[in-house]
Amino acid sequence: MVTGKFITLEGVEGVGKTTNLNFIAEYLEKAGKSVVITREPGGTEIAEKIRALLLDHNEEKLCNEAELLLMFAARAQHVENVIKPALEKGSWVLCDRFTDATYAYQGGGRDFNMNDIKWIENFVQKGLAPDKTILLDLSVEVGLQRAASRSEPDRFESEKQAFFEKVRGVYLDRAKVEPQRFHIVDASKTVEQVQQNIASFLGQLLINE
Ligand code: Z5A
Repeated sequence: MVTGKFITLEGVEGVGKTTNLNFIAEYLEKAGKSVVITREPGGTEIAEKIRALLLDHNEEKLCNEAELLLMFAARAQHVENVIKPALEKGSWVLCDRFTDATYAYQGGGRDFNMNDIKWIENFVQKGLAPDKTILLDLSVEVGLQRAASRSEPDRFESEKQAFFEKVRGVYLDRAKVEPQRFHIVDASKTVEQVQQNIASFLGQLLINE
């Protein structure tokens, strides 16, 4: 039986997911929750190996179909070995990206049919879905500028601006369709303002628990 809560953090490149992840975990821990921080693709030994296949620049081109299936292969390991057991123990799972990213990047960015993604989602997750999703929203231009100030671009970060515009569009569409699950945060604000917004959202979530 699932007793914990499953919270995901989403957004395009450079929106500040990593910056806010520990803040969220600390906020929930102070409220007495046991928190498991994890990420996708990745989160288990095998899923992290798949992550390297997905993000590294390989000499052999990774085809889009393989990319989609590898995302879900990593997710299957992650759901089975980390997310479900943690939720069953009553922990709150805080995950940096989950299946909304597949709809946004593979559905939006790579133009896969959303119904095909839905079919694989059902096959792998068997109904498991985030309770809440914090969507950090920012113009693609600013996000890419922020991200460029970090390390060498990986395989996804090397995509063009138009790719990320489609990704952002899908995220916003999904948030419109499921307003009860999504909380959109204006990530163009300062880190302090972003975290104030997230704190008041989490405060409300804890009150309504
Ligand atoms: N992917 C996919 O295609 N399909 C899927 O199903 C899944 C993933 C699950 C890896 O994800 C890639 O996998 C990802 C999508 C794909 N590729 N892309 N693009 P990832 O989450 O590991 O990679 P990422 O998007 O590059 O995330 P990141 O490295 O964690 O970046 P971030 O969290 O968005 O940003 P950050 O590192 O916290 O912040 C970026 C910079 O901005 C940094 O210098 C901060 O100090 C600064 N920052 C942060 N917030 C602010 C504010 N408020 N003001 C000013 N500056 C700020």
